[in-house]
Amino acid sequence: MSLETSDNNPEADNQRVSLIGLGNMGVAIANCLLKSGYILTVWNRSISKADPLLIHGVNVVLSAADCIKASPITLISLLSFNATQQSLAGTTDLFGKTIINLTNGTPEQSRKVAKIIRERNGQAYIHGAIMVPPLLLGLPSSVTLISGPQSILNKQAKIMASLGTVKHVGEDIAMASLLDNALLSIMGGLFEGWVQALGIVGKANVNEVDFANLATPFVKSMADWLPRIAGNVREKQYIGGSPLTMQLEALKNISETSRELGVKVLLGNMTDLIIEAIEKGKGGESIAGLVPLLVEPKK
Ligand code: FVH
Repeated sequence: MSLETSDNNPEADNQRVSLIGLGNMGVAIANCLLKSGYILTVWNRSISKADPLLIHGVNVVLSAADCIKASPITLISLLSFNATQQSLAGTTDLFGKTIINLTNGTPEQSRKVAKIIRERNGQAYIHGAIMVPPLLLGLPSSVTLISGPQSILNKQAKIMASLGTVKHVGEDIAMASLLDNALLSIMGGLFEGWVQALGIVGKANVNEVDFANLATPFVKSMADWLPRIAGNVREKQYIGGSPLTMQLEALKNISETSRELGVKVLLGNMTDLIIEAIEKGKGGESIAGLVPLLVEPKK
């Protein structure tokens, strides 16, 4: 059976999807596509990762270029921009192909991938950011942010729906990456705090799982504050709420508690920023007052 896209059977073509990358997320994507009935062609650098999919009738090819040739649409899920660049290096003509890149990267990297695709006559590129771990992919609660032309997304809406809920976040190809990194910075901060907290309670012989039951509602109530802080930033309303002078004392106490227990301290950058704010006379401001300090030019 030829894996080339056929010109005379558009209905069969609509069922063909290619996938580059079979890491944890790639395999989850493959399973969602198979569940939705698509005819799948895959390529992965380590070919053995395709073995568990063979039983489902998946076509396995030996290069990324062959993978893209096999279907009108290709999804990419690789470790990095570099891996994406290397995989696309062997492709020559992308005319008539739609590429949906779901690889995490920076906004500038999204633009570079768009350029690579344009240089190969590709006209249909959208970039996506999957916002859930592989195990949760395909559920209605699984959100993927997509940026790039809405018209291209509209044509691929059915395929994307097999991954869960899709949110179009703008025509600018880089917007999904920008929002992805902003959201992941929340995760980074949360996990930094969570690792610190587990270090503190673990060293004091508190059961970590019991502590999680205490922590979860606390984190949820903190999440309710996010729109309020965002509103204050938007309105440049920095006075009101807990002042930075108080928050500095609380942060110092977290550090001191850790030191008393012999636990490493992770929260240094935030402490330094609050000290900078207080030195600049912003001690009476709330947490919202820190945001302008991140973007102010250094004097
Ligand atoms: N897993 C997660 O929790 C997150 C959820 C949110 C979205 N991310 C992003 O998804 C992309 C893929 O992540 P992944 O979980 O599949 O990652 P790995 O399991 O580490 O698989 C990496 C794949 O990339 C291939 N690869 C790496 N380097 C190269 C290269 N130079 N050339 C070609 N392919 C490369 C690797 O191939 P192999 O090691 O099996 O041969 C895997 O297919 C990612 O952007 C996340 O940020 C996941």
